[in-house]
Order: sequence, then C-alpha cells, then structure tokens
Amino acid sequence: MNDKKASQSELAGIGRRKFLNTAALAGLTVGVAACNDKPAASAAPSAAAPAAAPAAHAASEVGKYEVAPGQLDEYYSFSSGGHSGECRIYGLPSGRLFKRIPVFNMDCLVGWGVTNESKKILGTKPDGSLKYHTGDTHHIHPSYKDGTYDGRYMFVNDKIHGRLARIRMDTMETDKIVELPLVQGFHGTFPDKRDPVDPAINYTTRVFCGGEFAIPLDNNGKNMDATADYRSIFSCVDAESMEVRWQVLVDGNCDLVASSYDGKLACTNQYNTENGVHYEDMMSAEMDACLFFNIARIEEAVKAGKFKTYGGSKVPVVDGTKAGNSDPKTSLVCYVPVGKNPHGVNASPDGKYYACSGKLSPTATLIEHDLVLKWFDGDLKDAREAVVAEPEIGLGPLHTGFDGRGNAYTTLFLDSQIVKWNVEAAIKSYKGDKTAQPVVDRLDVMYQPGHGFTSMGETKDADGKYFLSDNKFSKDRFLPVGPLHPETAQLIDISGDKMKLVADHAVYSEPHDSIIVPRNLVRTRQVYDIDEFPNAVKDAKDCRVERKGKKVTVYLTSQAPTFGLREWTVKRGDEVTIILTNLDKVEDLTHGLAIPKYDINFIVNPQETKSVTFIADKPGVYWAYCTNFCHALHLEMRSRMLVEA
Ligand code: RUQ
Ligand code: CUA
Ligand code: CA
Repeated sequence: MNDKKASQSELAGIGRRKFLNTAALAGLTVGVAACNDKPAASAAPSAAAPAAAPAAHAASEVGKYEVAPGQLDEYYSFSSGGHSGECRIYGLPSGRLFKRIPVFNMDCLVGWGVTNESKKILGTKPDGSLKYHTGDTHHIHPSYKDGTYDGRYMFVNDKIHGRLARIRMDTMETDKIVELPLVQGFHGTFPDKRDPVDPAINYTTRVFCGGEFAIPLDNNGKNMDATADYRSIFSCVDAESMEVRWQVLVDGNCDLVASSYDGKLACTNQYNTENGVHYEDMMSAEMDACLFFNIARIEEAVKAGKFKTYGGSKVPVVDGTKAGNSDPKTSLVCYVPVGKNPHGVNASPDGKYYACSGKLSPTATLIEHDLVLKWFDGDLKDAREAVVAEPEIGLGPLHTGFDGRGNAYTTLFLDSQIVKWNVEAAIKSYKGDKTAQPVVDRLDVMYQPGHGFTSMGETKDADGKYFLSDNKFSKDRFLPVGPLHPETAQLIDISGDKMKLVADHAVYSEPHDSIIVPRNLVRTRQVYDIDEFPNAVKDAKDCRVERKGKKVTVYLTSQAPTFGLREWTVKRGDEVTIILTNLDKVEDLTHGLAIPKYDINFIVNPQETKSVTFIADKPGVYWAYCTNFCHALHLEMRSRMLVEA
C-alpha cells in the first residue's frame, strides 16, 4: 500500500484492511454473524428487549420527521419486494405502507393470478393455468424524460424466471410482462434515459437487463458438463412493446445495471469474470470488471445482420465477448477492470461518473463516462485508464446513492455502515493529492445494509434530502415476531454535513431496491374509464346469462349494495365466465367478488371490469359475495350461483 493510500486509509479508519482474499471469504458468514453484536435469543422464547442503544439525537428532532394525522407524505418510495414477487408503495418520511402491487405473485386481494386479464399478463400453460406461481423482484426503476422521472411506467425484474414487468404509474398496476430468452438469474435492470443517436427521443424507449447466471446456450440437458461454454447475456427490451429487441453475449456475468444520461452507454458490474460455477472459483481473480455497452454500435450490428440466434429464440444475439471485440474502435463492449467481486453500479446525477463497488475489495471504483467513450474511439491504451478514483471506503461496499452536491453514499454490508465520500476529493486523492480526504462521514446502521439510495438520486434532479438504507437484518430493532424478522428501512437525513438517522421502518421481506420520488411527480387516477374495457357491462339492465353449448357467460354488475343478478343458474360441467363491471363511480368505492369452493376472489375498482373463467364442477348453492367493505349493507351484498346437478 503506498503512502497516499495509507494516509487516506487511516483517515477512513480502515488502515489494516486490504482486499479480502478467498481464504478470508471462507470466514465471511462468521464475519456477518459477528457483526451483529447482540446475541440472538436462540431457542428461548424472546421477549421485547429493553430499548438498547441511546437515541442518536433528541426525540424532539425525530418529531420533525413525523407525518401528523391527516397530513400527507412529501415523498413516495417505490420498492421491490424480493421473493414475495411484488412491489410496494410507501410514503416518506412516515414509512407508511400504502399499497402492495402484485407483479409476478398471486394476490387474492386484487385477484392477480385469478382473473382472466391478469392471467393473460402473467402467462399461462396450454391448459389455462399459470405458467409460474413464483417471482423474485429486485430492482424497480421508472421511465425517464430529460434525465428525470416522467411518471409513465416503472420496470421491475423477476430474477428467478428471467422476466421483466412494467407497471403503469397512473393506476399502479402491472400491465405487461416479458420473459427473456436464454436468461437465468435476471438481476439488474435499468431503463435508458434517451436515445443514443436521435436527439428528439429524450425519453425512455429501452430497458436493459443483466443476466446473472451463465447457462449452456442451448440449455437442453445435452451439454451440462461443458461449463466453460456456459454464457450469460445482456438484453434490451423495448419499453413500449415490451418485446426483446436484442441481446449481447458477454464473457463472465452481468449483475446490476445502470444507464448513461446521454443514452450512449449502458453498464453492468461483473463479479464472475472467472466464469466459475462454484463460489470459490468466482472469487479467484483479484480483479473483476464493469462492462460498458455501446448502444448505437450494437444496434448497427443488429441492423447489419451481424448476429446469431440460439436455442429456438428469434432474438438477435450479438457478440460482446473479448475475443469478438479486439479493436476498441469497432467494439460493442468495453471491459473496465475494477475491484474484486463488485456489487452495484450507479451513475452520478451529473452524468459524469459511475461508481462500482468492490464488495470483496474495500474500494469503490469511479469510472468517467467521457473516458469510456474515448476508449471506444481508440484513444485509451487500456480500459483501466477510464478509472479516475478508487477510494478505500470500508468493508463490503455495495450500492451507492448521490446527493447532487458532489457526495456519494455507499452501503457497507460488512461494516454495517453508510459511508459518505466526496467524489472530487476521491479523484484528487487518486491523482496523488495527499491532502484530499474522500471519506467525510460514517453512520452505523442496524444491521447490514444492502441497497441504499437517495431521494431522486438516480435522476439529474437529485435533491440531497434523504438516504434510505434497506438493511438485511433487523434483530433487536423491533418487537420479536418469531424466527422470520422484518427487514429495516432506515431513513437518514443527508441534508446537512453529518448524516442523521431519523427513522426505523419495519418492512416485510425483502425489499432490495427502491427509489424516492417527490409526490408531485406522481399523478394517479382514482376512477377508471368504463370504455377502456371492451367487455364492460355498462348497465345493470344488461345483466344476463348467455349460453353457447357448454360455455356460459354471466354478465354482472356491482353497485353498492347489490350485484346486478340476485341469482344465476348454470349446469354441472359448464365452462362459466363471469364478467363483472363495477358501475359505482365514487372514488374509493371498490367491490369484490368471492365464490366459495370455486377458488375465486378478486376486486373491481370504480368503473373497472374484470372476468374469471372456471368449470362448474360442483353442484349446489354457492353464495357469491362482496369481499370489499363498500356500504352499510356490505354483508348483504351477495347473490346465489346455482349449479344444477
Ligand atoms: S441486489 S443488496 Cu438484488 Cu440489488 Cu444488491
Ligand atoms: Cu360491495 Cu362490499
Ligand atoms: Ca470474481
């Protein structure tokens, strides 16, 4: 370690720490456990422990961040739900949970996975049953215009099955899902911010998707031992049609994804440069990489027919491997070497830099956008020259948020801290200025942060107000609720010189990534337009039962406190479709329809229409009832479905 680094390391309080090597990693899990200094109440029943640590600052100050009854939050926070497969909407600073948006999961509140409309979006097998029942949402990012959120869509990944979903921001409902071919473990995703060549397109038209797990490209069970031939793939999805436009074959793997402000580049950090199949192989190299994709060149290559297709997929796959890209001037991909097993790559709001954290190296690597473009022009000898800073910031650095005032905030998983570092100081220090001090503040969080993000920090309008730390463990922070603990989202005020922890919010497992958006950027509708639904039953007088052979359609309306039919009759063995339109126009007047023993449960919001289809295989009387409290006579709001034997 040279003098310059040593001095900064001392300032940063991490002088003894160097790159973690593979041997050290064998002890990683022990290290994680040791970081939680409170002993876990193991087999013994756990009572609420007395409040532990002294408050970081006066309680009166915490009150500043409370939202009084009847008051509205200043920000929305949109969050992925991890292995729940959903997304969530919170208010900040209150941390109140407003809504869970079903995406890849089933949800019997909304009827997601129950209604015909949602099944069509989720995808079905030939027999009409759902193709998948599971999902794993990690990263949620809205569409952009002019470098900031335009309030149209949010995009979220499904890591398990390699799917990308789109959520409409006016209704906060999932409207499209696409499954990426040739991809397993689809982890990072990010929309583009403008077109790389057409200046008129200053908004999102593409969504980039990083494939994490390398697999045989024709994954048919015939070539499973040829692990050196496993590949992972970077994909581009059209933001409107949600069809896969093109894919890029890469060496190593993709992890998180970021996009540039000028539309020219997308990037992904890579922790498995080694292309290993076992974890010790994945951390054998001292350096990994951050990959930059030249979007315009990739699209030219596709147009010119320089692609292949694999495994029955029709999507063009261009070659982004090092072997296929020896000349930077024609390269599609630039591999910038970064610290060992990085996790996370984030673009700074001024569009100049990308921070790619080490995870197994105590460093964040700062890469300059213009220098990557220079590499593509053939003006750099080595892609590593695009690196302009590499401050030592602490152990287990993962994700970085920016405040728009030149500071970066990185989560340190192993140190269980948020570290604030100054970008310009880090650049000066890297150039040899011994007086430059990149690390300016540290704050302990409880415990082990994964993602961290700032208010509007992924836009050019980063406002530097809040940082939210999504922690992976909560331990003693909340009342005990059995072996599965909630996670903690800790709200930190970053508006001053010192970070201030201002709230602990318990969150249901497991938010990975979120964004913080001022409320004025979100414009939702409270009532649907009945004409949006071609199958709407527009008048209670139109309620009826129509039969075509064994196919029966029940046309139904809801209007508090009645359904449009008091009873309807079908025959055993009929294929029954119920179409239900909610005729109520009043905001917040939602009805539900549940049918016992037929596994049907869904809601219809004001002026909305939904349908379900099922086989009437059980004769008898079935009370179809309203599930959503709508009226003083809500319990009386029910009809009989009569199934003749
Ligand atoms: S990951 S804790 Cu799935 Cu976003 Cu980094
Ligand atoms: Cu309608 Cu309750
Ligand atoms: Ca590695």
